Formats: sequence, structure tokens, C-alpha cells
Amino acid sequence: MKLSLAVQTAEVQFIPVALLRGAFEEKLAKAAALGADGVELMPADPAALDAAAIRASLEQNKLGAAAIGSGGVKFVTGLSLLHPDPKKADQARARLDDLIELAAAGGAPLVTVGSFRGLLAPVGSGGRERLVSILQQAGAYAQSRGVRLAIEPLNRYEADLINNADEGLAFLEAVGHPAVGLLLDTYHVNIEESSWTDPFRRVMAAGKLWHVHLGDNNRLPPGQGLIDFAAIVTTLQQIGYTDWLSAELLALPDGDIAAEQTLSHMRSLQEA
Ligand code: LER
Ligand code: MN
Repeated sequence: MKLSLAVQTAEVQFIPVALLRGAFEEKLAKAAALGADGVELMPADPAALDAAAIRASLEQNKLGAAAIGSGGVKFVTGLSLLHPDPKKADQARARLDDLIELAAAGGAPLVTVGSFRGLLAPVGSGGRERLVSILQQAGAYAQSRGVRLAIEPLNRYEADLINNADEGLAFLEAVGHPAVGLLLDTYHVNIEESSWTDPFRRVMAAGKLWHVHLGDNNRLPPGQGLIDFAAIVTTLQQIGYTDWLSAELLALPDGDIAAEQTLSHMRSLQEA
């Protein structure tokens, strides 16, 4: 499994779950120096970025692009796919295409869809069907660009649609598109599931475990809280998950220390 750090891109002021301090280029150099295999990019305005230049910087630092995270768009701009204002929802839909473009041009395998999907409550009962249709279209576009979409179950305090792995798998059935799968985040798994490991097994068995976010129960680096990351790593090794483990957690006490703590703890578990 490859280890990644979530980092905000250059146009972003602040995302609380992005790691590393300094300018974007410094972040990449630090990620490489700390031994990360790659980074998950968290942009707010993907179309404003020079994807080819980012790709070149990643290559120069021998880092992979683990994913394009959409959470920064929601956090910074407030846009979401189910936004109750149709104009904002349209802007979000266009931005999803921009995220897909950045993934394709930047060399990332997928775009995450977590908080960026928005909430059902403000839009009512047709929201689920609308999201299914948006993801069918976006999945087709992603596939045409050689990338995929990973929907992320989020805990009940952050989302009212798709809170756990089973709801995620049921949603994928409704979408029915081969380029749309799931991402499991250990922080959300800890709140919503009754096992730290079974959800990974079920989603992997369905062929839909495409990405993993790391964060302990307190959203600090793995090892700083209560989650049994040794059991999760063992399970992921047993089920043959070889993709990214991407740290998306609070930059505390600062983004450099949290990155270093995450990487050293996860490496020690992988080598155990
Ligand atoms: C939000 O809590 C989260 O985990 C992000 O990945 C959502 O986009
Ligand atoms: Mn996450």
C-alpha cells in the first residue's frame, strides 16, 4: 500500500484537514523528504491550476498523485452537487468536471466525492435520484478521461446521505456505473460502523474499495487516538488492497508534525 498526504493546492488559503506547511512546492519537497509515496491534491478552483506544471513537480519529487479531493471545493466555496440554489448546484457540477480534468491531466487515478455532494435535507426527497443521475453522467465523463470517482461515506454529523459502507454499496447499485466506486475514511468508519475492519472487507469483496483516508477517532494522526490501525493494515494486506492510504486529518499540532507522525506510524505498522 502506498502512503499519501492530503495537501491543499496553491490557490487555497486554508483547509483544516490538509497537511504540511509552506508554499505548494515546499509541501511537495517535504512530502518526499518524509518518505510519502504521493499526495492527494485538495484544490478549490481546479481550472485555475496548471495541471502539467503540477504533474512535473510531482515527478521531480518522485511523488504519485493519489487522488484529487473535492472536499476543499465545498469547504472553501460552499458549492455542492445538491446545493439548494440551482445556480450553485450547476457551478458545482461544472467544477466536478474540472476536478476530473485535473485528475486526468495531473495523473491522479480518481476524484473523491465526500462533503462536496451536499445535503439532502435542504432539497427534499428527489435529491438522492438527482445525485444518482449526476454521478452517472460524471462517471461517464470520468471514464472518457481515464479516471474514476470514489464516493465517500461520511458520518451522520456531516452528511445525511450515505453514512456507511452498506449505504455506499447500495448507492453504487443505483448509479450502476463501472467508473464509480467507494472511498472509506477510517475517521468516519469509527463513528458509523460496528467494526473497524469488516467494512473494508465488504467493499473490497464488491470490487469497490478504491481509496482510503486515514485519520484517528479524534482526527489526529493514526496512533494518536483509539482506532486499531494495526488491525486495519493487517486486514487491508489480507484482502489484497494495494492502493493508497491517504492521510486527511487535522494539522495538529501543525501540518508538518502531523504528517511525520502519520507516516512513521503507518510505516511501522506496514513493516510489522
Ligand atoms: C470530510 O470529513 C471528509 O472526510 C472529506 O474527505 C470529505 O470530502
Ligand atoms: Mn475523508
